Amino acid sequence: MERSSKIYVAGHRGMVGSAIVRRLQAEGYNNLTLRTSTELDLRNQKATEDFFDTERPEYVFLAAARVGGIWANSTRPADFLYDNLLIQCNVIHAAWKFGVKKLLFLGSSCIYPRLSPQPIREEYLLTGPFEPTNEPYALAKVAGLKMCTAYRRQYGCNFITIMPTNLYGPGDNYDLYSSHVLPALLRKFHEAKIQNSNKVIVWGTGSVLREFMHVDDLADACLFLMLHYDEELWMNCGTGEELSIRQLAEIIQEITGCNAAIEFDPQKPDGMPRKLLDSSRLRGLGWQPRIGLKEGIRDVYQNSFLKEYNSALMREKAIPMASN
Ligand code: GFB
Repeated sequence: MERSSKIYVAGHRGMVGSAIVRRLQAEGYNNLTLRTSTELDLRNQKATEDFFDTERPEYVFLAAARVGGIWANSTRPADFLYDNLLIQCNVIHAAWKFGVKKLLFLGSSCIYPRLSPQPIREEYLLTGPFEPTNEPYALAKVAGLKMCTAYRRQYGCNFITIMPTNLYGPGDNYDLYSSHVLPALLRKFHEAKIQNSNKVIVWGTGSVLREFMHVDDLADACLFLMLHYDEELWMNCGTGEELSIRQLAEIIQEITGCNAAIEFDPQKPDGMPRKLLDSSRLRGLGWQPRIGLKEGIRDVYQNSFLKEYNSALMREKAIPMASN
């Protein structure tokens, strides 16, 4: 990929896509072609193919997806399956049809079996049942990964896949019913602080383990793989460090400076008991993350939280939460 190459970042308004755009621009890749979902609905095959026909991107980062935390995944299974299957089918097929030189597909660590051995190696894919709370999303992401390998085998396309761990960072979603745990807890502790509440409710038992990566590290890994990796086998991308949801809550309690007590709600789902990626293949290629968890959360709380939290509040005023 040259600095002058024409690059399409699908999903550039999302947390991952916007981080990829920032990273590309910082490196001098300025020939980007970008469309919002209103300008181009990637679920529409004709619109997607017309876009590829007109724009002829040479490289594609496929970061467009319907994403969400455990609650959104559990309550909107049809949307997660339908939207993600259509988006990735249309983009991957058009990338083949219009001669894209290389495509990077963004997967997710939830594609691995619920009770996978840990840390999770790439080859554990499809060795056991999915975690039920995110089965539709996982199925869609596995289908996307398999499309990349199928187009590679049948048509010789250089389509690769990265499997990121749980992410956070600028551009995150602070809506309590669709967000992931980290932004949800930032919001809950922030609100408890300004409202002087004496407790914060954390879903589940708090004992499940997760690994979190700053999205700027992921964007760096995406560019690294676009430049240096051409193999079929998908690539795990994580930090190698895990912590319990209770420990995460304690870190966020400290960073937000909130004195409220932590109370768990075991009626809410826990999801996968553990989800730690084995990222040694990516490390072996010479890539590693740079942003520590506390440093990353502090940075988000100081620099991007308020603006994005306020946008979430505005959206909630416009569309009451009950409609989620
Ligand atoms: O981040 P999260 O929604 O997604 O939840 P998953 C992680 C854990 O945090 C679960 C707990 O055990 C939640 O019960 N948790 C505690 C909370 N308090 C909260 C809260 O206020 N909000 C949320 N959202 N969680 C998702 C998958 O799984 O991970 C997706 O559903 C995707 O498919 C994504 O793969 C990365 O890690 O459980």
